[in-house]
Amino acid sequence: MLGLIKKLLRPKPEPKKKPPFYSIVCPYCFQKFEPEDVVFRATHTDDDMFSEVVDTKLSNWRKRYKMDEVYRPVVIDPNTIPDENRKYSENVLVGLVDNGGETTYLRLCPDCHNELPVSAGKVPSNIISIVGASQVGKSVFIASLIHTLENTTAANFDASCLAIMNGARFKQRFLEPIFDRGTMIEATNSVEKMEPYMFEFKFKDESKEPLMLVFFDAAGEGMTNREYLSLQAAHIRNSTAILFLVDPLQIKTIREKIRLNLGEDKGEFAGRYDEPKDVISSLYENFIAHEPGGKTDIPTAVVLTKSDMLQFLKEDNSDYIQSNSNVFRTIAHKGYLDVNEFENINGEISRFLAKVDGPFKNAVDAYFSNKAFFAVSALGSNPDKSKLKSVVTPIRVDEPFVWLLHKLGYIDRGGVS
Ligand SMILES: Nc1nc2c(ncn2[C@@H]2O[C@H](COP(=O)(O)OP(=O)(O)OP(=O)(O)O)[C@@H](O)[C@H]2O)c(=O)[nH]1
Ligand SMILES: [Mg+2]
Ligand SMILES: [Zn+2]
Repeated sequence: MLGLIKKLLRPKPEPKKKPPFYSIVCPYCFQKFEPEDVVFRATHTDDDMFSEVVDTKLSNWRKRYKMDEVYRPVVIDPNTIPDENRKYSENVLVGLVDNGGETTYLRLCPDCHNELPVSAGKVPSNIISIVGASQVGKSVFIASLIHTLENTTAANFDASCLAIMNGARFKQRFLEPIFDRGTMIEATNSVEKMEPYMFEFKFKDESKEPLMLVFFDAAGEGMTNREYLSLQAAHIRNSTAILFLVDPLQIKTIREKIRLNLGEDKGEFAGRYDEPKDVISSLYENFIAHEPGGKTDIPTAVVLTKSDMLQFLKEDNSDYIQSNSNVFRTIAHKGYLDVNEFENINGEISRFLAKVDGPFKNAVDAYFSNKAFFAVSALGSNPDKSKLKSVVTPIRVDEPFVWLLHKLGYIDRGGVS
């Protein structure tokens, strides 16, 4: 009753006023700039002025990922083009007619010369960084999350979720192996080019802004490597939200217990691993220490992965996980963040982590000021020799995302709290 009164009295948040355009964060090099600062790629190479040349900025960016120097059509600075030849859409410079009379809509980042997605500048760029030690389940989680966003979450929020860049590659690399063939994804390589995967999450209600989501699949083997992380630090610092993944099998105190309870049917069980706290130490060195107050206020969902494995810890009256735990229950948030469900899982996982890995929980509390705790199973069961024994049945995978949407002001909260 009191909850209901509180809810009625709670002031409705003011609807956000739409600015004329948005700053762009480059999804490749993570520099932040204004839509007016972009440059363009010529669409033709038919005379001296438009011949193919070495693109130094793009080549420098590629060098970070050990890729070759490249030749490309010339880059055009819009400042060299008369006003009447510049093309705008929704207050954003999107194209130009070059001095050879050809039109180009190939907008590039001024710093790395990679091509920007069409909606950049028109909708907010929301870079979601996914961090976590090697083999915690980052790649599988991204695959399962996108699959769920496209197939259920979008409908639950009267929206659509569409790949806007590298969509075909995403499907081939992430969705098909797991959802069509029931196999796992190879460990992500730290020298491989980081391909951002971009999606537009668009509400049918036109007064609500769409979100451009950029997901990064970093290599876990680099998470505790200084050189790799200093490269990633910029993207983490410029991200709108962080998904910090933690694998229960990498927590010392419960790892052995789960392994024993698994019995004969061991399935996958990673040998080498980094403890969750090691990842915070490297994040601290490379990014958090430079934030005001030595803390970050970027909304961070701390997500316990592979929650299906927690069944091997559950016992009635267990100190760890009870058989009626929220962790095993699939739930869907529809239209708003269900506060009851959210508070239950947040409380349970927060207490669980404090019990099984106090030092990690303390570090999270000390360095992340805007956070909540979740548990997901991207697959629903433990694969055996990299093969799934049954169909994928994700558990609560979109919940951290729904919470982030709420934190970023896109959706309301509801239910009695
Ligand atoms: N039981 C269970 N195992 C999972 C789940 N998700 C992933 N795994 C296991 O964890 C392994 C690693 O998953 P990945 O997604 O490749 O891990 P990653 O964090 O991307 O690893 P790196 O690329 O090396 O950093 C998979 O091969 C699966 O065996 C899950 O939901 N449940
Ligand atoms: Mg990976
Ligand atoms: Zn860039």
